[in-house]
Amino acid sequence: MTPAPCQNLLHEIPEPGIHLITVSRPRALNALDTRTLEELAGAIAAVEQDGDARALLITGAGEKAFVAGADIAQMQALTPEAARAFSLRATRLFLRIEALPVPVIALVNGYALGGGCELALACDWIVAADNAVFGQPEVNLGIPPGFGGTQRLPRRIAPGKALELLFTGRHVKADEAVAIGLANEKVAGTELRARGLALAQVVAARGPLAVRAVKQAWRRGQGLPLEAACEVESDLFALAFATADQKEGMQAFLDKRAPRFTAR
Ligand code: DAK
Repeated sequence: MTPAPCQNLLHEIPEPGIHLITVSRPRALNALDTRTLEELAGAIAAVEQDGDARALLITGAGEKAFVAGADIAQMQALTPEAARAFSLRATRLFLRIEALPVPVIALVNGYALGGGCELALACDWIVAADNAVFGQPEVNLGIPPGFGGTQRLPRRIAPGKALELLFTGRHVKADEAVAIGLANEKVAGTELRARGLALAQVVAARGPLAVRAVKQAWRRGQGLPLEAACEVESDLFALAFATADQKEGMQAFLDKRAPRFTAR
């Protein structure tokens, strides 16, 4: 597939099965306005429809920002009704990102504030460049987070730490982000894209149906009692034994060779 051209977004497939979306609105530090959200929704739809997708990387253009938040200039004049519509639009989009069947990795270069931090939190894991700065500074603007921050941050890191960050709006640099479990790792900014591609390649080389099953098990099990969640896992485990990939993966192990998965 060939991604559609966009004004505020670059959607590439740098390697088979690996999607890379770059939010690119340099004059506003990649802040999310309505148009950018629409373009992001279009790119996510393309990933949803790509049965050969193996992983998605999301990053920001330039060195200064991943995404500096929702567009404050655009938000300023919103009525309560329009604010709710704006918030719901992004919230639904972020839920779709979270629900993508393949692993989604945020490559955070520079500022990931407000809606930018929330976009990263909608991804399965976060790789931080050494200049990454996370935060939910909405309280400085007189509003609470509106793109899922009050829900996802306390589910990703310790709730007390999340609430501290949500109440104070303070910035969190890369080292602290790793220390509190917000980011998985810190890499040099110059290495960020290469590191993201390397991680995506690792995931892409694993059994594609198994990787999707891991994500499905995690998502479907969330909120269920442990016993019911483990049953979800057992069902997906059982389904794997109806696939050619399971046969190939186990045969390859016994033959002491690399598996050749076919996603069947
Ligand atoms: N929106 C619009 N423009 C932004 C922006 C943003 N979020 N962030 C930066 N810019 C623009 C600046 O206005 C400036 O534009 P010019 O003056 O050059 O025209 C340009 O990008 C460069 O920014 P700075 O000059 O400020 O650069 P600095 O290096 O000095 O500072 C900074 C970088 C990232 C620390 C600073 O720009 C900053 O604090 N930006 C705002 C960060 C922020 O507060 N982000 C959270 C946004 S609020 C809801 C829906 C959604 C949300 C909440 C509720 N409902 C509808 C319920 C979500 C809210 C947010 O995300």
